[in-house]
Amino acid sequence: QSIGPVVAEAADLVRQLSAEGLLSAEAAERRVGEIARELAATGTYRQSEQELLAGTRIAWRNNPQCIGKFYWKGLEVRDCREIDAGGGAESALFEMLVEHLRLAWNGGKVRLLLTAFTPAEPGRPGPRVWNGQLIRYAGYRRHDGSVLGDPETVELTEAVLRMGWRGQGTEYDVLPLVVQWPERDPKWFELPPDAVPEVRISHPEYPWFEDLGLRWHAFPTISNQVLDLGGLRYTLAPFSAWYTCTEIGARNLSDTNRYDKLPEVARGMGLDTSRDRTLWRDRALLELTAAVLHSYDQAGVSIIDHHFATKQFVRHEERELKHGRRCPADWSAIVPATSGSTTPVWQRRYEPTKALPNFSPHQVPWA
Ligand code: NRG
Repeated sequence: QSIGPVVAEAADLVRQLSAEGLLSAEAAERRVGEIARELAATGTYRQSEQELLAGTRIAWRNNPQCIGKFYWKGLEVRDCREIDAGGGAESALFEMLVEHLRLAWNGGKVRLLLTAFTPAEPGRPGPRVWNGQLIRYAGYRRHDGSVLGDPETVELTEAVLRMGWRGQGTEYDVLPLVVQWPERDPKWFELPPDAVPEVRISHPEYPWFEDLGLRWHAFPTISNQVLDLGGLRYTLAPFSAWYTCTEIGARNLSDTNRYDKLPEVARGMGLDTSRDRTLWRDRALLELTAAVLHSYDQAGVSIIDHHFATKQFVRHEERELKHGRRCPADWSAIVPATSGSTTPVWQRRYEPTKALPNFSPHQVPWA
């Protein structure tokens, strides 16, 4: 495999950091030469702390899917590149992932945090986890085709069951982490309960709401995205931030192919569910989203509402424009799942340009 493209991408990254004022033009050219020599000698190169940190922040800024990019400069990067494939490498990775969850949780004041593990060497796969997020609930397919738990994770759940894991059989069983070092068998590890903060959902006005038994994990930790940075592929680079309330209320708990809870909420509200035209889904969706926001607030867990999130996004766009940069965005990912037309992003138009560095989805490991 030729190192040419890696040298070119590394040079692009270093020159971009220089263009953004992080190092002088001379220092950038010196560094490009150094990287080219290291690549020629070893087939890979080690990024400096600054390349990793500033580059990862730019990758976030470049990602078209994220509404929270206003905060891109606040991202912290934890450097776990030293963990190597020696004996016990899987448990070493697992321990660092658990620590990531504890650090990101931060007692409820959720941190913007990414942990970077050893990147793939050019031509050789890197470490990864099979889970789409570090904390996610199992989905058990029943004989009649229905699912207990989260339908999103049915395939992963079946894979871990084949590996010998057994869950409690509830709607909210936290899946184990499946850690895989390249060219080795995957290993699963059960997360310690104190690393899995959750919020029980109640409603500010409906006392019956908490009897529905709804809950969600406190924050997301995305683990199925590759960080493409300066010609290196960080195949394990999980990141956390806070939720927008609509992700939980207007998607995870309400989508008909996820937890599908709107019929239960509507019944509690005494709505007529016999016809779509009564707008029972819309009314239930709104109260469920309000309940999510209320519950996270009550529990002291960071969460953002979609009005504030979209306003911040527009401020981010304007700030980017001042720096002479466009703001790559995917309209359908930026407009919230409910009340889209009440937010300022509705009227705007976006280009989902894919610039490097960036994040891109992993292939599913069991396919
Ligand atoms: N909708 C998914 C999470 C996607 C990313 N959302 C974030 N990212 N908020 C869900 O679990 O509902 N983040 O890094 O905070």
